[in-house]
Amino acid sequence: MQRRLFFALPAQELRSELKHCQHELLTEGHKKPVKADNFHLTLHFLGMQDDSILPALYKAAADIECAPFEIRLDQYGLFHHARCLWLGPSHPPAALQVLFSRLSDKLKVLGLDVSSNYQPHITLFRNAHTPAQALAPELELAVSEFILYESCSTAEGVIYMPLRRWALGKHSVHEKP
Ligand code: 3AM
Repeated sequence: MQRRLFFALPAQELRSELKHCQHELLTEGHKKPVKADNFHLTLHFLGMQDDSILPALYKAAADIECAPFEIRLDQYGLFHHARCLWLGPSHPPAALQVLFSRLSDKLKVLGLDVSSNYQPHITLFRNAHTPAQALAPELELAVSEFILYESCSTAEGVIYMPLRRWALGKHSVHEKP
């Protein structure tokens, strides 16, 4: 079976703050807010992959060593091409780049295409055409784990299912929730 996969950092701990940002931006005419259940900060998008790759992905992720860290989210941005309006860090912490690069190295060994051009962001709106006018908040995202998600299309829209999560600073692996 083929699955659409991506590695990301969960952002549910900032759920109410991010919803507040969306509420403020709605007044600027942005119309398609991302569902709060889907808030995340992508590390690597893998696209459609066969199930058979999952054990290798689990092994690769479990081998990654990285201490927990924080990300200060303090700027809004717009990807014109993808039409997504996002909140992200103006100064991404070195630890985020380290986690991104270590995962990237492991994925390359598995023969996967990974992006080297990394702009960390949490998407707040889809189908966005104009930048945010409002001043961005300053939010701290505490990063203590990363997750392999499956992106599933449903009648209610896309949902992101965590397949497996890995705690930072430990080698513990938690099974599928
Ligand atoms: O929309 P965001 O960026 O918040 O990062 C993309 C998305 O989260 C990425 O995977 C996440 C879940 O869909 N993504 C989706 N399609 C992509 C593509 N074609 C993609 N990244 C690169 N290329």
